[in-house]
Order: sequence, then structure tokens, then C-alpha cells
Amino acid sequence: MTNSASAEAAPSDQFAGTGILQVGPVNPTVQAALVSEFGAVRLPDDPEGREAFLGEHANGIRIAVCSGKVGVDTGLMRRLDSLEAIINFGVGYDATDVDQAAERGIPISNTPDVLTDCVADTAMALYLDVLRRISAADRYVRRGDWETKGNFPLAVRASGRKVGILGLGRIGGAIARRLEGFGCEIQYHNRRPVEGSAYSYQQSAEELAGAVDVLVVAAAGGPASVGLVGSSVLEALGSEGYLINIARGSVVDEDALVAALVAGGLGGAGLDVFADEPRVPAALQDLDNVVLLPHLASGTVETRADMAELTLANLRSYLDDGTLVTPIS
Ligand code: 8YV
Repeated sequence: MTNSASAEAAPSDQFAGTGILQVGPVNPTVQAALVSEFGAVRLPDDPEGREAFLGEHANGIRIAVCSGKVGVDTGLMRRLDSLEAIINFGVGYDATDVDQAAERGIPISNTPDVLTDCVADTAMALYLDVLRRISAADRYVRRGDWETKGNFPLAVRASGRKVGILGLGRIGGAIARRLEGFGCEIQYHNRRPVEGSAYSYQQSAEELAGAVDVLVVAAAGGPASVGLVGSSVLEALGSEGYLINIARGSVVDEDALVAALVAGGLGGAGLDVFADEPRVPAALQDLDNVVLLPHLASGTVETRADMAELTLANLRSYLDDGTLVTPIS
């Protein structure tokens, strides 16, 4: 790597000296600042371009900025011998190899709190939609079925239900508080009981599912939660039970979920996240009792602006004095 960039330099040469690498697509505000304020360069997405870039610059990279969707995975992190910090846009950082980062003493920042309300709002939107069949009823009207077939079939009551929260963290807690407003009885399962929580604790995801009408998945993604909601949990939820997932697709065994829904083993599902985004199993798209969203839970103008600001605050702070504003805990 050279230490000076010339006006004629190819994009990869302009990287010289900044040491900041954008990995994958990021929020437009963050992206613009990365270029204008920090002289960062984006890692090419295509394998050939990526290889050539890394061959030339890997050792000069100090800081990687990524989104929660792409992250700095095991292979990429291994290539970045001089990596000092990872700045992650998003509260979830499961796409990044957190264990390798910890072993190498590489701190990671994320964007907690600022998105809690919007994600919890999305969970409520899915909850109400799935139970009251709002999207299905909308399709019914648009198809002209109201005129030809008469009244839309009855849905189930959303207020006053028993709801289980899987993962009572910041977002799970915000969802629970909203559900309290709907007169719901809240139970939860978490890696460990939450001190001071008034909600009743269930020892496992399965026991929680067996005790409630609706299971809301709000657990963090990552190796520890992969497939936490599998066929036994879905069976415990049962044919009159509903699943809402605003966490990560990896937390739910998607094949088991599709099988349960297709067989009528589950009342319905509201999903913002999937195992292999943006691919959504075709079988789910044919089901009227399933609401499918394109991973938009934090997707409001205000929240994305707050997330961008916090991402850049972490980057500036690291460059100033080597600390992060919101390191992952
Ligand atoms: C974002 C998210 O869509 O924060 C998260 O973990 O899943 C969402 O808010 C995502 O991080 C954008 O990259």
C-alpha cells in the first residue's frame, strides 16, 4: 500500500492511508460520510475484485464499517491482519465473527436503543395483522371477493391473549410493554431470568410456546440461538398458535416452520426476517395466514437517521481516542 493518493488513481489506490473499509452496502448517509469525511473505500463485492483489493490492501485496513446484514465474516476477518475495530450499522451483528474478534481483541460497535421503538412497533403491526388477518382482508377487498363472496371470515381476538416473548432484551421488553396496553398476559424465556421482571419466566422455548397463544421471537441472532424455534417449539405452539419473528431468520428453523404452516400445524405467522434474505420460501408466499415483510423493522426515516448518526459517532470516537460509544456487550 502506498501513502499518497493521486487524482488519476484507480479507486483502490485512493484507499491509501485511510485504513477504513466499507464492507457491503451500508445506509446512504453513512456511505456518503465514509467517502467524503473518511476517505474510505468499499470492498468490491465480486470475488475477483475482492481478491485483487485484499491482495494489495488487506494489511492496511484498520477499521471495517459494515451493516448488520453483511458483517465481517470469518474468512474476511482472517485476511485483515491489522484490523483494530468493527463499526456495525444495526443492533444485530450476527453476520460478523464475534468470537474471532474477541480472540483478537477487536472491539465491535452496534446501534442499540435508537431502533428499539420502531422494531417493537413492527412486531405489533405483525401481531395485529396476523391475528386480525388485516393483509388477507385487504387482498380480499382488492380481489373483489367482498362483492362476490360476501363478508370476510372471522379472525381471532388480538387483545387479552397470552403472549410469549423469546428474548426479553431491550426490544423484547418494548414489545412486552406494548402488548400490556392490549391487555395481554406476558411470559418469557431468556438465556437467564431478567432481574426485576414482573413477567413469568419459562425454562425453555418449548415450555414458553406450550404456555402461550402467540410466540414473539426477539432473541439476538448468532451461533447460540440458531434453530432455537424448531419443530418441537412449533408443535408446542400448535395449530391455534401464532409465531411472530422480528429478530433473525436463523433463530427459527425455517424448513420446520414452512412444514408446520403448510400442514396447518400453526395458526399463522408474521415474519420480518428469513433464513436466506432476500429469498422467501415460495410455499410461504402461497399462504394467506402468513404476513411477509422485507426485513424493514427499523426502517423509518427517523430511526435510520439515528442509526446512521450513532454509527458515525462510533467511528469518530474510535478515530479520536480509540473508544467506542456503543460497544457490543
Ligand atoms: C437493519 C437490523 O435492517 O439492526 C438490526 O439488527 O436487523 C435492522 O435494523 C439492519 O441492521 C441493516 O443492516
